[in-house]
Amino acid sequence: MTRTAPHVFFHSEPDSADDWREALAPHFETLRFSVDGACADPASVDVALVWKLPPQGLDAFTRLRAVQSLHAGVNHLDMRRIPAELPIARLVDPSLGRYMVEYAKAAVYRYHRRFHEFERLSREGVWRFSQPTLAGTTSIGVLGLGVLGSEIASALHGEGFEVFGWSRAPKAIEGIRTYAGAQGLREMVARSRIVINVLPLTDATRHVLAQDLFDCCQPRTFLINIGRGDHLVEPDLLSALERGQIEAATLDVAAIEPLPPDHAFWNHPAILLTPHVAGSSTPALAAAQVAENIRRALAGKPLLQQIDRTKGY
Ligand code: NDP
Ligand code: OXD
Repeated sequence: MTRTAPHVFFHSEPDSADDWREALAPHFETLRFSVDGACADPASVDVALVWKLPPQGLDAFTRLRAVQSLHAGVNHLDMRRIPAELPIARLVDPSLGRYMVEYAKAAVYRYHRRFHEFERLSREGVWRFSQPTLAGTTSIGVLGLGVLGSEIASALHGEGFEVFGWSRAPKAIEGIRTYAGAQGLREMVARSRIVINVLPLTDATRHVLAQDLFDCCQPRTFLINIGRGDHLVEPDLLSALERGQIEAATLDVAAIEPLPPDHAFWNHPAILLTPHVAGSSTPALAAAQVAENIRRALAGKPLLQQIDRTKGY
């Protein structure tokens, strides 16, 4: 419990203000919690809790000390409209990694145990035995070895898969062969039967999943995208599927969400779509991080999960 009375401003379409107000309340003796237009005194706001910035920007919040994203990715935030000296934090609650790991395992096993094929055969009325193979025969390359990517890579390694990982700076993770740099990425995907993307979206990672990378993949690679839709050049995936370079894809994210009704991914026999559900933060669990960041912002201390604005993540 703290004796200060911080003032937070909440603006997010996908998140519930009521859930966040309720989750944060136990962490403070008193907390001023203003939502969108109902903020009568913007000059007293300490911390903005947002998904995207409000349309009017942050100018009215003259005492603002921090911006707290309500999501793990910060690509929705227009950094140009956030003063350079304001710290920005992203949200990573304990349930998020668990959900992402569950999703990655489900998608990996669907391909490793060929459920995607049995789904089709069962609809065609075909009963055809095929010999399963042990996990160690399937290699998996994970793009992004941050909080979530490293948890996914380690969990898949724990299942017995051969796991590789790629990050910006070289990394050491037990049991995972790691790569860095553009050439490292090409080498990694060439060794991976399943490629999982869990990168943040930045200028450097936009369109990383494109034809030139698919050309380095093994024939009949499986792609799982749980990063952001704009990591993928969507027409390139369609042609890689056509050519058999990619056998099938599981896409949790799309360049435009919700996916437009006339999009070619709908009903594509080799694409499984899920509506951005791989991971999700739970206010009740995430409130501790946000409450701590409110306290840190008031004290002028570095935030938990503070992003590096020069890197964009
Ligand atoms: P982190 O910031 O902890 O990690 C990012 C990783 O990506 C780091 O390993 C980093 O390398 C690497 N990376 C960044 N830029 C590059 C680059 N140019 N080249 C190579 N590697 C790079 O992020 P998280 O793991 O917490 O989250 C990753 C993303 O997952 C989020 O930004 C979000 O987009 C997505 N996400 C999706 C969800 C969903 O439901 N689909 C839910 C939650 C998150 P280094 O280690 O060297 O810094
Ligand atoms: C995300 C999230 O960044 O749900 O996708 O946190």
